[in-house]
Amino acid sequence: MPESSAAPTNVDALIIGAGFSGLYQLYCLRDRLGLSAQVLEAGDGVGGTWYWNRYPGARCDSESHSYSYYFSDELLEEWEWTERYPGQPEIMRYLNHVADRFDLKRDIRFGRRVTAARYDDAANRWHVETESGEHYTATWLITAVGCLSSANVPDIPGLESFAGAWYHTGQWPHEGVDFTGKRVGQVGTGSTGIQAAPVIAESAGHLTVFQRTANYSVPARNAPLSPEFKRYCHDRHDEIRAVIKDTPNGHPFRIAARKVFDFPAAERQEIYEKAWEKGGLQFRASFQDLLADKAANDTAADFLKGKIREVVKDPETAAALSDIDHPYAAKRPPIDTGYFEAFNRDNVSLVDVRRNPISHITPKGIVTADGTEHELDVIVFATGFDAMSGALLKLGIEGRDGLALKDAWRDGPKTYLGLQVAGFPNLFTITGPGSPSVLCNMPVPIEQHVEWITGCIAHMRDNRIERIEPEPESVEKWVAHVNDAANATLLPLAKHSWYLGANVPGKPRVFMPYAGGMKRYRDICDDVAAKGYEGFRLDGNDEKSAAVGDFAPAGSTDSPGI
Ligand code: N01
Repeated sequence: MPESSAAPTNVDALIIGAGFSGLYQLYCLRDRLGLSAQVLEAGDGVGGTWYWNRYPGARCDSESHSYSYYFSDELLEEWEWTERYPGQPEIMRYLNHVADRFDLKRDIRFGRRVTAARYDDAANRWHVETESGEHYTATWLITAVGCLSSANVPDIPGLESFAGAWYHTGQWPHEGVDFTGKRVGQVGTGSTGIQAAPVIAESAGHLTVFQRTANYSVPARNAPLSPEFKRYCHDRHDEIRAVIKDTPNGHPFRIAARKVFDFPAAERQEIYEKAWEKGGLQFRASFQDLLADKAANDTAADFLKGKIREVVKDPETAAALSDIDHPYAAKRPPIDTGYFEAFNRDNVSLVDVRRNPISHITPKGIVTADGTEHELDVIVFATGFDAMSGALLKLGIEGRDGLALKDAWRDGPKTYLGLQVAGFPNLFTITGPGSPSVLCNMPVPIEQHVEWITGCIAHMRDNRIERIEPEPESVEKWVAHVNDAANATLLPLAKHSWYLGANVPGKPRVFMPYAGGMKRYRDICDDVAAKGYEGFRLDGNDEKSAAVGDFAPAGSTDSPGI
């Protein structure tokens, strides 16, 4: 790390990122523990993922009453969402409200992109440097950088020659993009592309969707919230909190305690029809064995493929859209507002780039392997993220003895509980690889991690413990457990999934999120803490943790995430 001339800013704790995680972590460390804490944020405002993802149609797939902090009753009482799913602008208003209400912005340094973070063993301090050359030091370094924040722009030959404009959905211009009358090409049909396409189609002259992997989608059925539902949320937030903390995915609904083949085909069909009419991610919760039993999953997959063929009028387009190569919900299942219907418009067409791959880009547009040049004015890359590990690796983190995180994770991310990495003392990774994170309604795992980290730091302070880091053996056992949990499900059957890192060329194929369920994970973390931080090495007094035991294998009724 280059030496900067100005004196460093010294604090107890540095937090990187001012999204859902960073805001709550700042509040906990500063206002609950009384530590000096600062947040370094690359953007010019709070919001994290939502600050950057301003693409057309950007909206949360979690229902608004669960996509909230639950740590403060006052906050729950005073905030009122307007729609079933919150749109990006409303989430930004919410996070700004939280930041202002708890007076957080005075300890957030905006426009500070972290470029290096080095651990000084002798002084037991983290030294952190920003792009602008500022220098900070801290005892604890906490990453709150989000799981889906490192944009994946595909390396397509000729992109630099394109004469039109191109954008990645995760780095969307704040002033918006005017598509009126333009020929737009959208690459990618994940959750983002499925949200964006129908909105872009409304104003574009023509929209060409380049689809590599066909995808399932269930209608979101977004709508304004009724006064009755708003009242229910206010009156019953204790009950809602209890549900989101108790379910495997942190959603405000329970997974139905029934199995697919306990019902005759006609009854199953009725159950799916009702779930389709209700809309949203709850479709996945129709049966408890949908992600554990391939034959059970096939029934849901067939139902959803049938819906695509029913909605999309052109048989060739319908066939390409429903030619799906993975079990339902083995990739993160999207929900949509008029996605398949958009293909019935005269100004929307589909190019199947699995059969006919993109070969290169010219000044005029995208050329596919068959030699067709699709002439375009704008290209929208809805091509996702270098998920979970990408944003962490960009921070330039070096632990003890100069060990670079990118070297420690050469074969894929390895953590204990998704919270800490061996060789990186006092570094905590909120919703890091190996934690349930993206398989859940995100505020739930975020609050759990922030509270666990806060409890751990309080324990260290109260017991004069200077350093905490996992024993290498605990990391090994946890990584094996994360793999076992994934292998107990159908999730690894989706070969092109970002859960596996398969969307980024050259990225090691490792199943990154913990699929054993949020409730089970919370219990494991609580148990580890109750046993004196079992599996961690605690230095600075005489305390040394016991070695971690084995984690019981995930049972088939522990329905994994969505
Ligand atoms: O990204 P994705 P996303 N050539 O990786 C394709 C969350 N999210 O931004 O599947 C051609 O899912 C790629 O094809 P393939 C949510 O967790 C949340 O859509 O790799 N195509 C795929 O179709 C979600 O899962 C909300 O074969 C290429 C698409 O691009 C996560 O973010 C809303 C390609 C990328 O899909 C990521 O979703 C939106 C190439 N070179 C998203 N490279 C909420 O509601 C990639 N693709 C909270």
